[in-house]
Amino acid sequence: QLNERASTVPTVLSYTREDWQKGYNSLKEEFDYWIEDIEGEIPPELHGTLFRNGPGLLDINGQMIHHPFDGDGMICAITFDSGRAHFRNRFVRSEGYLAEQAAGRILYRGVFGTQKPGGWLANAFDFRLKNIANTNILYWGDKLLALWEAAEPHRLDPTTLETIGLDRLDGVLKPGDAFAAHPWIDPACNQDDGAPCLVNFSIKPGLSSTITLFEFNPAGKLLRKHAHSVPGFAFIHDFVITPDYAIFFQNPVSFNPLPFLFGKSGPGECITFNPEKPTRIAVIPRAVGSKKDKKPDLAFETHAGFVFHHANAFQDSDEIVIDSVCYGSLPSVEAGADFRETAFEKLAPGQLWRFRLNLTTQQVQRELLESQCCEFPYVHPAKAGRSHRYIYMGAADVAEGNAPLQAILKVDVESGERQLWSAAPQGYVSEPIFVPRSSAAFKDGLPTDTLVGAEDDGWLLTLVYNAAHERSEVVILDARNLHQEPVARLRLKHHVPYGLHGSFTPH
Ligand code: 3ON
Ligand code: FE
Repeated sequence: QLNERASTVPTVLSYTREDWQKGYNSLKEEFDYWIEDIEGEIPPELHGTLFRNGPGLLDINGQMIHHPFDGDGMICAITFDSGRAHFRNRFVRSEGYLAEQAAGRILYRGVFGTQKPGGWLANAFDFRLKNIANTNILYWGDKLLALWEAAEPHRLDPTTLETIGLDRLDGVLKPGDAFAAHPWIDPACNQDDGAPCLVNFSIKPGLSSTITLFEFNPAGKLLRKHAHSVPGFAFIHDFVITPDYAIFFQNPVSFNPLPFLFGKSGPGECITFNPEKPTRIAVIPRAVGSKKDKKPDLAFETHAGFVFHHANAFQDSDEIVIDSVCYGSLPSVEAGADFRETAFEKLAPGQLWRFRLNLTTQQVQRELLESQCCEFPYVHPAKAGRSHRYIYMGAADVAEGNAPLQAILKVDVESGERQLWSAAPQGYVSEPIFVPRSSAAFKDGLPTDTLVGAEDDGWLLTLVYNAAHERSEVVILDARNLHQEPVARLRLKHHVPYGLHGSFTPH
């Protein structure tokens, strides 16, 4: 199957396009079963549910959607209980999902270029957003919430995954308000006497854009909310926190809405990357102080680049350190192109960079930590906003160039040591979620800021699409040593399309 050769990368490919494409077939069925086909042993101490979200439908009754990010959100819940594991998947019954399934055809335009049939005339001036709830899933304040950054969360039943409906967070959001898909749990908030809190944002793009920061207590009650303006159009998918700040990378992009207005493309396709302009970094104090002791927002500039995902941030004396997956340019969505034909070799790979923002000199220094193509960085939950030693990511199998994620990469940012576990040639990984081994790492179901054991003492949970069997498996790796065989492989009865993000809720 190693039959293709990229012109720019002097290696034999570790995958075939045909294999990779099959991971983007829709999964239309909904399942509910105990997983029986298990290789290895599920650690009996692993107790809790791995929730995952991602596009489950890549077509609506045979009509292809234009980009995976436009696919209807489907939740998977894998519950680990005393060495056994249960699988369940269910679509979020969003208004758009229900309407399109009833109609048997595409009724909404998608942000990333999906159009209603009938050409541009049928699409022009239709600005309705279909809230597809497909990006992340989180249990907080006794609610299971499916997130999509351009609209409100959907609340689901944590046991059955049935959709309860749109959730405006007890009145914090107004109808149509956005709520990002990248919340952080601060394990010990210094404004709340060390209690954990949830930090998230929303973005309202425009000629100048508004970033609103939200912080919630463990019961889901709003603690703090404040809005900040940044100059120009902003498309911000993820952010990072430290105990004192929330930090946003405003990548240098511009937005020309005309093709969207006139029915030719989705708003996400109207964004162009400006390599000659700098990336602007907004550093916003999290505290709401009185006017006189309130710290001002800070702004930094660095080289052009495009960051979707950050690994983490922390303060190091007078510097803020941020580790992020950065692309040399925005991987643009082309109208008319089929995402299944992605020419990986032609796109810039995501690479792990460290940015140091000097609060005294206002200078930014950056350093490449890891050049291998990577995405979906993750750190120990106790380390959110605190200095971390290990970063776990999905990665390409090969050291150079851009390729599908087939491996899990662990980077030790202190020693520079790295470990790679690869599922190539026929396995395709997803975001690795780190779960600490000791149940003492959690209190009342939430992470604490104290490490119990070493920072890598725990498991990495990842869903792997196995193209040889056209099925997916839940792979459990021992995070201390990725060179070992997986602790367990839980073979599912079906495939799960490549997903986006998830979280682990201990029981
Ligand atoms: O004008 C605005 C433009 C815009 C793009 C209006 C807007 C707020 C509606 C908007 C919407 C943005 C949305 C809905 C973004 C959604 C993003 C999403 C669903 C996923 C992003 C994923 C990012 C990455 C890097 C995924 C990587 C995947 C792989 C490596 C392969 O599995
Ligand atoms: Fe994301």
